[in-house]
Amino acid sequence: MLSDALLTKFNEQIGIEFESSNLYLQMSSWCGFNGLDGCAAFLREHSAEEMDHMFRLFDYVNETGAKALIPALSRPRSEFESIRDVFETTYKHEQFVTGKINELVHAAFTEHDYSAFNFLQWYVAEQHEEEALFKKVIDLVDMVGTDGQGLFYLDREISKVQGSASPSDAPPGGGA
Ligand code: OFO
Repeated sequence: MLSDALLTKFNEQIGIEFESSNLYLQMSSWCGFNGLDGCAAFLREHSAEEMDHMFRLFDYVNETGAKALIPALSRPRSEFESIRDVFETTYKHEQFVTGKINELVHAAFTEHDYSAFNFLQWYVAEQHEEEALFKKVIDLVDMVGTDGQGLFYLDREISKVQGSASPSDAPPGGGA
């Protein structure tokens, strides 16, 4: 059973995962609009991963006998200066999400809710992977460059970058 305070935080995190998914889907559209189909595919796949993150939380909340609530969502940013701006934004966004996950883990631990604490370890590992993934993509942007043919090669290389090595073998819902 989740306390009211933890339930509120879990529902907030459900909203954050939704917003992450929407942000990456919007970025995918920006990339497609600008002829960067490889980046568009990469971000679309990542958008789907964020929905998986949302569903894991949604299922966990419902399994505890509480009710998951979908909050109002803010409209994602839709204009970017460049492809580097897109990936810098993803990197900063993931750092923000890591902070929110850490707050949630801290609240679960403080309340001695070890079921929630255990369940959230998947997100701790996932955030580490995601920050590393987007840092790697920014490094790729800087290495290949975006001038002339660079942008063409960059788009091709990013389409080959695998999604984060998600700890996806962990069962959804009730934790490891
Ligand atoms: Fe990309 O972060 Fe979800 O959890």
